[in-house]
Amino acid sequence: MPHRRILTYSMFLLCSVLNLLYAEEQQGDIGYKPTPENLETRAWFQDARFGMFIHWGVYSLLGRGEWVMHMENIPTAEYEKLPQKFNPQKFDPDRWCEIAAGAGMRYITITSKHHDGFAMFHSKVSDYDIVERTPYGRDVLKMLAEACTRHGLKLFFYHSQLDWHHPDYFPRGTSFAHGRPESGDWNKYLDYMDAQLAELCSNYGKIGGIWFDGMWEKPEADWRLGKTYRLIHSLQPWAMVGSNHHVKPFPGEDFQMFEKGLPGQDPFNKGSGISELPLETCETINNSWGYSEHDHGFKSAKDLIRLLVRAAGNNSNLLLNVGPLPDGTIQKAQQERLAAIGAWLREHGETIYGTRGGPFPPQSWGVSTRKGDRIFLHVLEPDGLICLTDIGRKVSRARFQDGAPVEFLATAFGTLLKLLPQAGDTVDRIIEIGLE
Ligand code: H79
Repeated sequence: MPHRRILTYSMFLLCSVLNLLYAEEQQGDIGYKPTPENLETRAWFQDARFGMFIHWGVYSLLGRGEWVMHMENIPTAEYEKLPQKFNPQKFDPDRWCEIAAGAGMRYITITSKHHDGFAMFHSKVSDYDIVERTPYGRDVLKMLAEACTRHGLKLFFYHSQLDWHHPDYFPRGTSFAHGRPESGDWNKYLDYMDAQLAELCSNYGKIGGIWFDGMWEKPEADWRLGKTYRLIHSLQPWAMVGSNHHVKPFPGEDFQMFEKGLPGQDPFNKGSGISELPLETCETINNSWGYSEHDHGFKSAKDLIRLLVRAAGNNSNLLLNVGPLPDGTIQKAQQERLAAIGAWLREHGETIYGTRGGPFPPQSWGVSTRKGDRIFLHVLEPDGLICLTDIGRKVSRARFQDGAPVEFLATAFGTLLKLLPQAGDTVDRIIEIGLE
């Protein structure tokens, strides 16, 4: 080989290695292998199927959602006065857990820090937190973590990578720029974020995982994901990392989430595809995440149950949001809907918990779920006749949950099932079938 070619080839190799190292920092931990405990949590997570999302922060005081700082261009100095008014005297973490467990939820994901940058926990690397800046002065995440243990719920932290408050969050992304400094040390910001994540992974017992949001506003930036994800996985090997970046999961992530839409049908989708990782769909009960005083557009319990069913049929969890009031209580209209979902799950939970989506892909009439050999059809759009696509195995029996048989007929295209006419409005007509 002539010298020049050897040189070119070595340069190519060197560049590839450097590129790989860079990609690792940029895109997560390339060599990531989940630990056995992590895989166990993933299976637990998929079996759990239903969790409570909680958006609660000093923005809740204004009652206009968690984006209020950006939407109303509130200067930092003004926004910084909010914590002085945050005093949730009615906050009762056991009550929150009762509401979640009563709804049939198995875990809680709460905002440790939203885009406004305010920490809802006691942080030693900043004083912009609930303990040091509010008259309440207590670490609500710690109180909630202890209550979750008492109620058998796992706790996840939503943590915003995007930060409208930290002076080193620079160059800024596409959101809130009003009165912000025109310089800053990006790596210092990331060090600060990692330090807070280390606190969240050290001071709250065993957590379920970290739910990241916000890197979508600076997709080209070096977020040092590899370093951050390794930090979390080393402090809590069982904890799951996920990020709401709307693209394909990066190495080091353990689940994939979809905002306001079933997997692949979310409005933010930038060709994320649906990965092999556990899936989670998050949705609001009205149209807001953080408390919104004038948003009365609450979805019906029936629609919310159907969303949970469709999520399960799409092999996904549902993370359903509440936006507690600044006094620490959960809105009555939200509680009522959660109680109705819980009542439905107490009756039909065996067709949701511990299941996986399929074996029939979602169809116009509804979805299917399976648990071992048991297969449940969830007929959401009743139709005189439904057709199961051919999956290569014949249907051997079919009956409603009350035992009433369902007539079926194998055809060249799939199996037809004849539904009994049923009066009134049904949330979900469940048929259990057996396959040969
Ligand atoms: O935490 C919740 C949202 O705050 C966050 N992700 C979920 C889980 C989120 N970040 N960005 N988005 C959602 C989409 C952005 C929507 C916006 Fe708007 C449109 C921001 C400003 C205009 C929605 C409508 C928020 C304020 C008005």
